[in-house]
Amino acid sequence: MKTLIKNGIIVTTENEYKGDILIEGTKIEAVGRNLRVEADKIIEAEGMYILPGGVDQHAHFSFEFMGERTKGFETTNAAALGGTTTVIEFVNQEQGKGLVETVEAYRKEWVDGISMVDYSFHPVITDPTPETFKDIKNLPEAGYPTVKLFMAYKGQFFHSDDEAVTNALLEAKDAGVTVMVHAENADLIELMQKKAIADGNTDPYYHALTRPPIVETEATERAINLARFAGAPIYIVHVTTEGAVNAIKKAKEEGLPVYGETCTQYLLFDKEYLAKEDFEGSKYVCSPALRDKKDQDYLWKSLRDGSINAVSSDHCGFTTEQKKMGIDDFRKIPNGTPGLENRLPMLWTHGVEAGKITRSELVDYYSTMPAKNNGLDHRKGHLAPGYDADIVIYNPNVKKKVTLEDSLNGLDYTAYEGFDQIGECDAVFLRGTPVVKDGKYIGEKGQGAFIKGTAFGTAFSRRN
Ligand code: DUC
Ligand code: ZN
Ligand code: ZN
Ligand code: ZN
Repeated sequence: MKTLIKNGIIVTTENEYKGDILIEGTKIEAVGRNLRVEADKIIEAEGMYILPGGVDQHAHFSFEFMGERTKGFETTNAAALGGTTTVIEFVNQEQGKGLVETVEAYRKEWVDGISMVDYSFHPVITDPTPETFKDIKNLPEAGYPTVKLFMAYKGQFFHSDDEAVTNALLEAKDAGVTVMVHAENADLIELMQKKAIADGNTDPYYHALTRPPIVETEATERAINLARFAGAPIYIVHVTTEGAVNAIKKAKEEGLPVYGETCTQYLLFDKEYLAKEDFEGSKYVCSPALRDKKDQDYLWKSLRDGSINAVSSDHCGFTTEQKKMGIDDFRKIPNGTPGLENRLPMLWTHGVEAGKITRSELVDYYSTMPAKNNGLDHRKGHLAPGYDADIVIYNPNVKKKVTLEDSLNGLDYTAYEGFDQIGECDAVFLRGTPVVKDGKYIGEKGQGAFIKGTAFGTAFSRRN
């Protein structure tokens, strides 16, 4: 079965041009201007933009956190509707079990046969034993070429100290495994949280006040120094502060293989959202915390100068009811904000249409770089012959507001409610199969497939 998408504006990381794409089965067979080919089906895409399917390297589905579990892979149709065809999930190691073993068990229970988009995984170290560190070298063969550690969350089972981070870095570098860290100073946070509670300050706003920028900046600088000590590449997830961006920039200038992502919510929301009435602020409790307008501006700029290499969603779907766990104590609000389905349209509207990034930069940050970072770029992130036919036909003419009614996130709210949206995914193909048509999800549960990542992702590129 051959499908020809005709006359769309094809956007790559380099340029854009009017052209055609021929899909044969699950792959892209040809891309070019005025393709003279036979096809079983022709889709006219005049006036539409053609983008590679999004790769979201940072999402949490069926994720157990602070005693609560987020909405699971049965809600990944929201990803498809928002133009993301591959998601990468974090899986907390089970105590006493291996990294590969934990991920395989998680896959069977929560993902295989359920996910509506393609998927891969980042194992999270929670049990810092010599066996666990030795297991890192087994990750690439199993298709998981990254490993994550949480420097934040003191007292939680998934918290890691500097010794664990350093051991992971030392083990990972020869195996081509990218170490990712959530960089916040756990002790400083605890100190400030205790003080806030002792003073009777229990509202969601105190989540942000007890996790000020210095907490992230310090831990980012420290993580980079641990990587320097270990002689290993490092990837910092959800970078939100000027200081953390500058630490990455400075490391890059020194020639160190240091990389980082930011997330949609840090580009669009500020910490005043946490002050919303009737506990609405709890929906914006995520970590790191939301910052100020000036930090948002700095993050947009850092996308322009290349100091940040990807924009993820850190999608984390807790319901209003689950958020209420922390009604009397902000420390008990499960951390996380949903937004996977909004990533592309919000970057388009508030990035491209606002003149803050180009369409080519958008493609790079939402698809091409995340694919490379995670060793998926042999199949994902490019509109080129031989690649998976994960394709978005974006209609730039739609103007609307984000509403819960249009959302597939499975929750009782959307964090982006009322935001202006320009354009929408008119059609999305997952490995050649249409999963969105005329702006509506038409796919099926279980259509997603596991994609094996390969070792030596982007973070290793400056190594030799
Ligand atoms: N931060 C969040 O907001 N949610 C999940 C985990 C994390 O680190
Ligand atoms: Zn995190
Ligand atoms: Zn996260
Ligand atoms: Zn249509």
